[in-house]
Amino acid sequence: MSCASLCIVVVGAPTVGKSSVSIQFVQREFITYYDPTIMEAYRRQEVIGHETVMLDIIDTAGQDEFVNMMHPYFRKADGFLFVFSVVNRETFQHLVIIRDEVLRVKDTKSVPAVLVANKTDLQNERTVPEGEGRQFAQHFFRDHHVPYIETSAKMGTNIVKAFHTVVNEIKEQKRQESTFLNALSKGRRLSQDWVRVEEVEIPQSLGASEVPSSTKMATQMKAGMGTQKKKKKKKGWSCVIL
Ligand SMILES: Nc1nc2c(ncn2[C@@H]2O[C@H](COP(=O)(O)OP(=O)(O)OP(=O)(O)O)[C@@H](O)[C@H]2O)c(=O)[nH]1
Ligand SMILES: [Mg+2]
Repeated sequence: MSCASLCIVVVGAPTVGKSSVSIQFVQREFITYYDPTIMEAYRRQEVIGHETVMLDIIDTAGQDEFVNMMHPYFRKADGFLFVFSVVNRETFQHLVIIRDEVLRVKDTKSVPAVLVANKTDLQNERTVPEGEGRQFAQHFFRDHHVPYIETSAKMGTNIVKAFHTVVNEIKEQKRQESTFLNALSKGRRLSQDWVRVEEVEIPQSLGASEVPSSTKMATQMKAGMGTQKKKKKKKGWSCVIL
């Protein structure tokens, strides 16, 4: 049985429950004491769909002074859990800063991700309503929504679902990228510099710098030269190159 390895990075403001979510997923237990994290790494093998996947889970520090230390993990990450606490509105607002930092470090417009609304067992103290969380998830990346999942690390609610969902997001992105690269490689070569590719979906996650530079056409696309029509679609870009 093949076993792919994926790296999932858990980010969010201090005390939102990143460690509790990670430990609940890996060890199926809830830690009540609070011990600020610098960085912890966990591994867990999961069967998701028909595939066995080894997950490397990086539990990051919430405190700002450690954010630069996290950059190598951001770069390595296949997917992210963006966690906030439903009882602390500031942690919800802070996600915008963390999101932008992740995108800047990875030099991309979107990443496979799930928005995790944690501590939902504390309903009486709730300050971020579900509707607002869902609304934010709809536009989490400029033109691209992310799944929104309400969790309680304390009760174990939806923790497995959050990790499985991000794995599915990663797989979906990989599928889109391989479709794009296949179409590129099958494109009809018109001259030394141009290939003809009909209606290729360019996954949003493929930033300009990630389009394979070995392909002349891709080089020209990057430079914005040549005859090409680029139109926005609901998901990613559709590109007709003639
Ligand atoms: N009631 C409740 N408490 C939670 C939940 N998740 C975490 N906590 C508590 O919130 C506190 C902070 O949890 P942590 O998991 O340490 O938070 P963190 O995001 O890892 O914090 P940093 O490592 O400092 O960034 C702890 O006391 C946890 O027990 C939850 O779902 N419900
Ligand atoms: Mg922690």
